[in-house]
Amino acid sequence: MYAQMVASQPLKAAEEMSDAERAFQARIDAGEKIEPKEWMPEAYRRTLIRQIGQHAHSEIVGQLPEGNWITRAPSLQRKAILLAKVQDEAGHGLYLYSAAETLGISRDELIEMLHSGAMKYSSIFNYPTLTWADIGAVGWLVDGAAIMNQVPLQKCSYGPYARAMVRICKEESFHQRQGFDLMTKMARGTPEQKAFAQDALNRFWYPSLMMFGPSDKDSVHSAQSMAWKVKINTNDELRQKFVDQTAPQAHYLGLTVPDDKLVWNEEKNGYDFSEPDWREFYEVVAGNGPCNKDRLGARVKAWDDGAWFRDGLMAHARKRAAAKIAAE
Ligand code: FAQ
Repeated sequence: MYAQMVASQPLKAAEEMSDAERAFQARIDAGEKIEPKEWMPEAYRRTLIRQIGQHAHSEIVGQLPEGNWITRAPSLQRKAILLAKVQDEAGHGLYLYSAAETLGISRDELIEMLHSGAMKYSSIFNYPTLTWADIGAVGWLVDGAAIMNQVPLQKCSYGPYARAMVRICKEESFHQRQGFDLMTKMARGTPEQKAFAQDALNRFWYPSLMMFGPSDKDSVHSAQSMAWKVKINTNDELRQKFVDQTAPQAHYLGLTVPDDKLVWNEEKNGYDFSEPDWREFYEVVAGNGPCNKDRLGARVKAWDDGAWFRDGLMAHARKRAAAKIAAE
């Protein structure tokens, strides 16, 4: 098992905590928000940097699979919708980098860690978008899974992260609906269009389930993150909620979820379903998915190509600052 920056530690019992740690945990338990300048355990700070940083990177890298279709959208209206959506994802990345910066790490450092592979982004964005129906599947399933995970994070213990989530969730909810609308058009279109929709569901179903992270028994960080309310639910709880919400939507579309074992279980009041192939998940997270090299290559190239512009902005900012000092 790999783990980045934060090694998993057994949870500390109250008597093993310092006075400051006990007081901190009491604030969390009482539902208080922790704000940037306040004392926090170093491991809490690093856990947040890890999670918010990965989340920010996911939003930024997540623009690539959809950006791939902007020039090929089938109508002006669909192009405008897709452009707006991809632009929203850039905005989410920027709020999240700002939230991470309040923890004492710079955006440049975070980006350097993404580019060097020291920090992760969501596994889902290492799968290709091969057809126009994939854009519907990304909105419906990927944004759907993202919201399922992010709505509870509006109540997380760290103020800047919780507040960033409020607007992000509103926008993701719109994204999910546009994806479902696109899938509806495809599923109710010609037999060929319906076949594209089914094929997109077949390819995106299990990667979407992987977005929630490994099963609870293999989740390294859940216990501590939940004690600190950096995470509100376990990975399996959210995965279950996602399946329960999404399977009826697939039926409504007249599409088949690619899982023979998907069946309603009256007793648990939820669906039974097959787990994703966890070996594939770990391969993708380790950098060996279908598009990892392309995705990271595109980000590094964009960063390098933008160097002249960043340099120009910095030179301008220095000039203005010097002029302001001279005028004082
Ligand atoms: N991909 O112990 P856990 C979006 C790693 S935003 C890659 O369970 P944790 C918007 C995990 O980092 C999507 N790596 O970890 C959009 C850890 O490794 P580490 C992103 C994964 O943190 C839509 C190791 O496995 N959302 O889609 C993944 O408690 C459409 C052990 O796992 C967020 O980031 C994965 N799927 O739980 C944009 C939400 N899962 O760090 C464009 C916030 C696990 O020790 C288009 N994040 N790993 O090296 C979270 O809620 C959590 O971080 C989890 C993972 C649930 C993702």
